[in-house]
Amino acid sequence: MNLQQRQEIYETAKSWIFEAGNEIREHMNGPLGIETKSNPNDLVTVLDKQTEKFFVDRIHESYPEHHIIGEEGFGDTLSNVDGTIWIIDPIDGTMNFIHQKRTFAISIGILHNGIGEIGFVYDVMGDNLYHAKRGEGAFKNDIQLAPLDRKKKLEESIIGMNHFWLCENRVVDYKVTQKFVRTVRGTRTIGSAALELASVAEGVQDAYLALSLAPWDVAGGIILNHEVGGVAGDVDGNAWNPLERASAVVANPAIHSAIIEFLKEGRK
Ligand code: 2AM
Ligand code: CA
Repeated sequence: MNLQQRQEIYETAKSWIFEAGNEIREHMNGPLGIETKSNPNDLVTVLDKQTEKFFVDRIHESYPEHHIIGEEGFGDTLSNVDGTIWIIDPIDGTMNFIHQKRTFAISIGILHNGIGEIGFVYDVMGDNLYHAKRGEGAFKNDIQLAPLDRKKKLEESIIGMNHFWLCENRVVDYKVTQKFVRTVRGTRTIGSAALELASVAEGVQDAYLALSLAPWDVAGGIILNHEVGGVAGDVDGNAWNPLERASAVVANPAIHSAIIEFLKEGRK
């Protein structure tokens, strides 16, 4: 992918995101056709499915040689990261979408041969687009995001994490995560992994921790973070793998290894 091709894909993807956002806002007060997936709290609506299909149809039309990984199953099953891959979550934060009608996002990461080239996180109700191209910085709308503060200390950090970290879980002993919560300055739960990662890139929170996420939850947000120095991987410090579900630690570079070290004590 040369710079001209990348710019063209970026502009096209951006226009599709705004179009999809308009559709979601227009239809979100109609019947949502809510269904459950892996468990009673794992929700999907017709708008999740229609929005993913909208992107998949357009990508097939415009870029038939590109591959797609999408949450709702309209994409491909991939065994390697060769070529150009769009990783799409049509609505990230579906529970927020259904119950709160806000704080959800369209998340898209575009990789070429395994390298994140273009990242988008679109806060649909706030009408804020976070976007990045590799090597060209990350932006919130027209404002470039500043590099993350390299002097940040864990004790002065705000951490995004959900409350399952404080219950019995398969990743880290909850007594250690309780100690972690008391060590940091504060914790927050937004309820959309994509918006959590955009908040890390923006520097309004200093890390986001998740027990288990799929590639589409994080692809767009990880590419944003890369442009401001944010570090992304799993709870053991392994680099992000775009083909696998895993735990996630995405953080300001000054505190990333301190978080991994802290949680190691309780790692299962
Ligand atoms: P979703 O809304 O696209 O499903 C909520 O804490 C965050 O975790 C959201 O980004 C949500 O994405 C994601 N999430 C919820 N259930 C999940 C699951 N079973 N697997 C992976 N991610 C999930
Ligand atoms: Ca989703």
